Amino acid sequence: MSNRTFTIVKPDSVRKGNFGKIISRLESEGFQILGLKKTSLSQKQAQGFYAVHRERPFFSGLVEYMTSGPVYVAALQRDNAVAHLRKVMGATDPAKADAGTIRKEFGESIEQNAIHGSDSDENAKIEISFFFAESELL
Ligand code: 3AN
Repeated sequence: MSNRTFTIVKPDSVRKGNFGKIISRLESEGFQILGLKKTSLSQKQAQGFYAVHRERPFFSGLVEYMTSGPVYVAALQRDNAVAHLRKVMGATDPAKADAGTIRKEFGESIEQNAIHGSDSDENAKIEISFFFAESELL
């Protein structure tokens, strides 16, 4: 089990000024921020990042949304990082997310759901290396 995971504070959160609240919540959950940057995903990056979903009916909308404004990407560390972030994020659909989760509090819809979190150690590694060189993780 790896101690790293990867998150994106999505465009709806940045637009609404919720970045600080979300990052503060992650720190209070014991995550250390190894790397953090503000960026705008290109069409190509968004398509590549969500390539597993390319056959799904929501794919083009998802890419359009993820490129609709700046995001923050971050590499996070704590024990049991992947599972703990998934728990703190809550279900994909904010309406179904448990009370107290980030998506329940800040998500707007199943698409505009505030935050991304890696779903496995393997994907965490791939997603971190999508945005950060190892030398940028401190
Ligand atoms: P999660 O982000 O909870 O791991 P995934 O990997 O199934 O969920 O979906 C990736 C992203 O695709 C979600 N965060 C959400 O923005 C979008 N998405 C998932 N399911 C739907 C859906 N049924 N309609 C619209 N967007 C969706």
